[in-house]
Amino acid sequence: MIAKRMREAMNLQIKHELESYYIYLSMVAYFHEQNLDGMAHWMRCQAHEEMIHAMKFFDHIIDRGGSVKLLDLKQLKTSWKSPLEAWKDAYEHEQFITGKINELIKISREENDYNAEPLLHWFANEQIEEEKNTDKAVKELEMIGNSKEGLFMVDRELGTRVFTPGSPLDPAAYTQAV
Ligand code: OFO
Repeated sequence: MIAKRMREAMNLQIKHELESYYIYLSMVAYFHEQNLDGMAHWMRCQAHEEMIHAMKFFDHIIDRGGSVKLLDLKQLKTSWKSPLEAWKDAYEHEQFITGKINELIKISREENDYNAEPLLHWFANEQIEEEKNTDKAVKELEMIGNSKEGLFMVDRELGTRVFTPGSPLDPAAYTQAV
C-alpha cells in the first residue's frame, strides 16, 4: 500500500507531467504555424512521451492500492516570439520537472518507500535525457543566430526523431525504454 504522503506527491506529479504534455502540444501548434514541421514532429513525440510519464505515475499509484485524483491543469503559454524562445522554455520546464522528481526521491527516502525507488530512478535518468535534448536544441539555435539556412537544417534534424512507444493508455504497449 502506498503511503498518503507519497500518493499525494505522485498525484501532483501526474499534474506536472500532463502540463508538460499540454505545453509541448501548444508548441506543436506554434511550430506548425511557423512552417517548422520538423520541430513540430519532435514536440509531438515529446508530448506523447509526457502522457506516458503521467501514466507511469498513474499506474504506480493504482498498482499499490492508492487512488488517483486528477487535478486542474495550469494555463500555460500558448505562443512564442521565436523558435529559440520556445526551446528555452522547454529546457527551463525540464529543469523544473527534474526538481520535482528530486523532491519525490527525497520523500521516498524519508518515508522508507523502497517500492517507489525503481520508478523514481527511471525518472531521474530520464530527466538527464530530457534536459540534454532541449538544451541541445537551444544551443544549436543560438549557434545559427538569424540564419534561415541554419534554421532549416535544425528543423530537418529535429524532424528525424524516431518514436514508437505504443499507446500511453495501454500499459502493455509502452515500455521502460520510453
Ligand atoms: Fe516528463 O519529462 Fe519532460 O517534462
